[in-house]
Amino acid sequence: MAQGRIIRSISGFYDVDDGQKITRCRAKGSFRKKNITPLVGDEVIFAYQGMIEEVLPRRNRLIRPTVSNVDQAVIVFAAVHPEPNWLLMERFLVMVQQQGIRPVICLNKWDQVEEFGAAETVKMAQCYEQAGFRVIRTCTLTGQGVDELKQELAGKISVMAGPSGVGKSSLLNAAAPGFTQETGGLSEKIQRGKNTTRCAELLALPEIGGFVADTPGFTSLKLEGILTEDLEKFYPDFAQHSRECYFQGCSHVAEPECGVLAAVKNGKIAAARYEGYCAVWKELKEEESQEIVK
Ligand SMILES: Nc1nc2c(ncn2[C@@H]2O[C@H](COP(=O)(O)OP(=O)(O)O)[C@@H](O)[C@H]2O)c(=O)[nH]1
Ligand SMILES: [Mg+2]
Ligand SMILES: [Zn+2]
Repeated sequence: MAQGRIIRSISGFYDVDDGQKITRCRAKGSFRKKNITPLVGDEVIFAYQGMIEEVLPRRNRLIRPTVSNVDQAVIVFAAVHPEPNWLLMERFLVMVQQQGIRPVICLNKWDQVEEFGAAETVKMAQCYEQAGFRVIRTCTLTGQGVDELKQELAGKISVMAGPSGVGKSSLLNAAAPGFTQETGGLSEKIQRGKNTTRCAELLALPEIGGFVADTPGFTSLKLEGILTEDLEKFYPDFAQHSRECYFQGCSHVAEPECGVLAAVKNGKIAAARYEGYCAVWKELKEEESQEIVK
C-alpha cells in the first residue's frame, strides 16, 4: 500500500503520482455505494496493482476546474487584449477565497502596457496590491515576471484561472522547462465541448516542485452560496475600516456614516475596489430576493 496524489482522471481510471512513478488505478467498488468520487488533487491510499483504497480528507475543492486540495489560484488577465473585465476579476477573487484558496493575480502581456498605454490596467494592478493581494506583472515574450511566478508556484498545488487567450498556457511553458502546453487558443475553441467536460490535469513542476493545473479558461462565473452579509469577508482590505461604521452589520453600500466609504473618500481603499464590491453585492442581493420569491 502506498500514498499518492491523483493527477489525472480518464474515463473511470485515475493516474496516481507517489513522487516516484505514476500508477493507473481504479476506484474500489465500495466507493460508489458510499458516494465517494475521487477527484484530481486528492491524496489517496492505493495498491500498486492499481486500486485506490481510500481518499484522504480534502482541504478544499474548486468547482471550475474540478480540483481538490488547491493551495492557490493564479488568476491571469491580459493587460490589454483580451480586454480585462475587472468585475470578473472580483468574482474570481471572491470565489477562490470562499474555497479557502489563496489568489495570486497575474497580469500578463505587460508588453501591451507600453504599446497601448493601458492606464486602467496599471491602476488596477496598484489597486490590488494596495488591497494586499500578490500581483505579478508578466510578459512571456521578454520573460518579465516569470521568475516571480515560478517562486509562487514552487512546491504548491496551483490552478491557472482566467479567460481564454490571456496567456495561461504560455506562462506555464515559460515557467517550466519541458512543458509544451498548446497555445494560441484556436484549437481550444474547437475542442471547447470536450474541454468543459474533461477534468483538469495536474502537471508536476520539474525542478521547483509542486503541481499546476492549466485550464482552457472561462469568461463568465456565477457566484453561489455567498450571502451579501458575508461578502466583506472576502475584502480583507475593508476590515479595519468597517470597524468605524456607525451601524452594526453595515453593508457599506447605502448606510450613512460608513467607515468603508470614508476610507474610499480619503484614498485608503481604491475606488475601483469599492465599485467592484458594490457590483458583486448587488448581484448577490438580486439573487437573494429571487430566492425569497421562489
Ligand atoms: N503580446 C503578448 N502576447 C502573449 C503573451 N503571452 C501569450 N501571448 C499570446 O497570447 C495568445 C494566447 O496565449 P495562450 O497561452 O494560448 O492563452 P490561454 O488561452 O490563456 O492559455 C497566444 O497567441 C500567445 O502567443 C505576452 O506576454 N505578450
Ligand atoms: Mg491555454
Ligand atoms: Zn460600512
